[in-house]
Amino acid sequence: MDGKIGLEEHWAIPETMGDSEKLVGTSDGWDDLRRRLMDTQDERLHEMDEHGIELTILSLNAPAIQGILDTKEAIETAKLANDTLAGEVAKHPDRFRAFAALPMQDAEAAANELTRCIKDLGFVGAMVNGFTQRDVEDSAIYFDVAEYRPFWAEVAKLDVPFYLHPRTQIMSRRQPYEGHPWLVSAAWGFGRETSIHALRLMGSGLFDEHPNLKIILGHLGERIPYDIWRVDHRLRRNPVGYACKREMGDYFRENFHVTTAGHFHDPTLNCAIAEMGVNRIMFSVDYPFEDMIEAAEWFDNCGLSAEDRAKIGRQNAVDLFGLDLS
Ligand code: GRE
Ligand code: ZN
Repeated sequence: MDGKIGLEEHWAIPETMGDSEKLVGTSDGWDDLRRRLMDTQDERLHEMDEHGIELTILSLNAPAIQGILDTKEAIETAKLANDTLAGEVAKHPDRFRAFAALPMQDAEAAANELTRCIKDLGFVGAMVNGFTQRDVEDSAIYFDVAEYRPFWAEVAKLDVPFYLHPRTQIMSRRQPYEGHPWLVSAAWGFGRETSIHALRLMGSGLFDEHPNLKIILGHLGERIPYDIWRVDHRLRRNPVGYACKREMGDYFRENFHVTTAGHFHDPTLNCAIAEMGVNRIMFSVDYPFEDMIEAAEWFDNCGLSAEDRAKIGRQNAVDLFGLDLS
């Protein structure tokens, strides 16, 4: 399919590059990955052309800003990344859009930076890499807590999507993974950490206060589509311990969108469609951690009708971000 849009597509600046090296390890592939993360204009565009991807919404690598302990440094690095990204997008405005990186260490600074990125730089939303650390290594602040309510009010006012991207659990809180390093990262831990964060947002009542908030999850919903029926099934029996007014599935179906980033498998895609509807699913690769060829070949040939493929591959993103691609 030509004209696809991808929206979990990462790049990096030298200041944040080391985070990806830590995440993927220094195996044979690192030199390739580093080159692809740094590049926006050459190899990336060539691959997009090869695999029918017209437009990519670029986002900073992980955890990047969310892993910086010093708030001032986080604010400055986010600004540097966003300004640099704006320059890259401007070189090919027909092929790129941008997500803002945000210094969530300071809710007010994050809201201000998002506003600047949307209003002054023409960005289309934010991508944040899970909980933020602050001040001390052993910290993990989730965005359902009270200090972020003014931030969410600004996101709601700007009416732009917020992509909640995974990060790994911090070292001092990895007790459940002990002795099993393979569980920590993208294979399992990414989904575990991100699904809990998303469920916290639902249970906190955030979406009662701001019903127009739009949260995007990658990896076909970080396993939530598969389990959301059971969440509500159990909570109907024992409806205690949360602050929201409606069922979790209501928020999931009304406030969330998911992408195929890094998850190229028909049964999981069909589960997400069955739980959320075809209009809430969008194609993505998760470049350069995943290969465009694998994502595109799967998507172009998977068992979707032509109409649904056009929606997931392109139109749903055009609608969600209000993209003008003329
Ligand atoms: C990602 O950002 O999605 C990612 C990493 C590292 C490994 C795999 C992966 O940052 O999907
Ligand atoms: Zn990713």
